[in-house]
Amino acid sequence: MNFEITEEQLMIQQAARDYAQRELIQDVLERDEKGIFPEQHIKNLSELGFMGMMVDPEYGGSGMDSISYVLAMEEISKVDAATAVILSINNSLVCYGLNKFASEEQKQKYLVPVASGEKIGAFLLSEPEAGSDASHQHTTAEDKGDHYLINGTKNWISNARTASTYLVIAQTNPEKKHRGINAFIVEKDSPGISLGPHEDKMGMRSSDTHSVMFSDVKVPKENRIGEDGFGFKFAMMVLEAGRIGIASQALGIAQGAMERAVAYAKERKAFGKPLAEHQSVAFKISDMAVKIENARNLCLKAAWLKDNHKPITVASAMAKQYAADMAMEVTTEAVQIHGGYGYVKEYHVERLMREAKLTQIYEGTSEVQKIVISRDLLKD
Ligand code: COS
Repeated sequence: MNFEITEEQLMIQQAARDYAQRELIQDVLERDEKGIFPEQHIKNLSELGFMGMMVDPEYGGSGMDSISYVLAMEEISKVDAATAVILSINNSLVCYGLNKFASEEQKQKYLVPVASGEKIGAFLLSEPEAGSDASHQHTTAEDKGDHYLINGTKNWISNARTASTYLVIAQTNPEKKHRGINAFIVEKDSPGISLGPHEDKMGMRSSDTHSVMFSDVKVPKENRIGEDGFGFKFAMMVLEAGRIGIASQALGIAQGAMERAVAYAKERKAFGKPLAEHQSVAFKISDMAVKIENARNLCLKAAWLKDNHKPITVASAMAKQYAADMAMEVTTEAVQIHGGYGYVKEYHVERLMREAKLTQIYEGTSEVQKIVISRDLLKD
């Protein structure tokens, strides 16, 4: 077993770290407070190749592996997980879905601009009544011969306003249940698409999240991904890859919180000595480090499996569930170590705690990951 990171992977990690520590940190508090989308940062990160990391250069991507993706996501999320989420949706849902399952024509038309960062993508699965229960899609895609007509509402859509390319999951044949679901590439400026208000979220506040309404939206037949009825499997396979991105994000949030807690514990004195010299604090930091390392190993293992074309369903669910729950625990302890200072924005750890919470919820809650893991263990 080789745990060594290659030179190339280290360079990618360093590039992400440099950008995050020099640039993202500058305005992260303001963007979080006001919910400002990091437009210029996304342009800069595109130029660094971070919007289509795992896509071949012939389709506009950077041709990196999933290990590099985990390393980069950790570095960016340490500083600004809201920017990381924009990258994560684009990379591991939209680019991955198109790269793996779209036709050559679809790739040329839609993958190239999204992987190069010229355009942004969004993944539209969740609905008011179908989030974790993904097969109960109420959004319909009626087959009209040469096109489909999409009607319905999607909820909690990250990148909804800024994306140009939507991947939309909708039901074509309700009697066939999940086998009647399709996935479509939909241009966001198609007539009949409208957005709900910007969601005023607890954390990840600078990523743009909206509901998206479809009213008789005409989508050409050639924009369906795969065979008729492939949409549910498509969504499941895309989500399981996506979970590596969210797991790495949770990992970065926790690592960022621990680094801040360590710095604070060395500097702040109580009862005549630095907090770090109090065993109650030192043990908390030790516990954080062990949990973070476990999460990192789960993330890298899932990425390695993906890079080696092995099944990732369970590994990515384990990484996502463990890393998200761990991030919530670690950030809560980081706030605790900071005491009252942890509860104010200036020290960042309350923001990291708010961000951690979302990693337990989106792209499948921690409970959904447990369903995925336990079903695999309990199946006949
Ligand atoms: N890869 C490929 N195919 C998969 C799959 C996967 N990871 N998971 C399920 N499928 C297939 C099954 O093989 C089955 O195919 P057949 O009909 O050919 O046998 C089909 O999909 C239905 O599978 P299943 O009956 O297990 O589906 P369920 O609806 O019971 O799935 C869970 C339950 C909870 C696992 C699923 O709905 C899920 O992952 N939900 C979470 C979705 C999510 O993350 N939502 C958040 C959205 S944020 S973008």
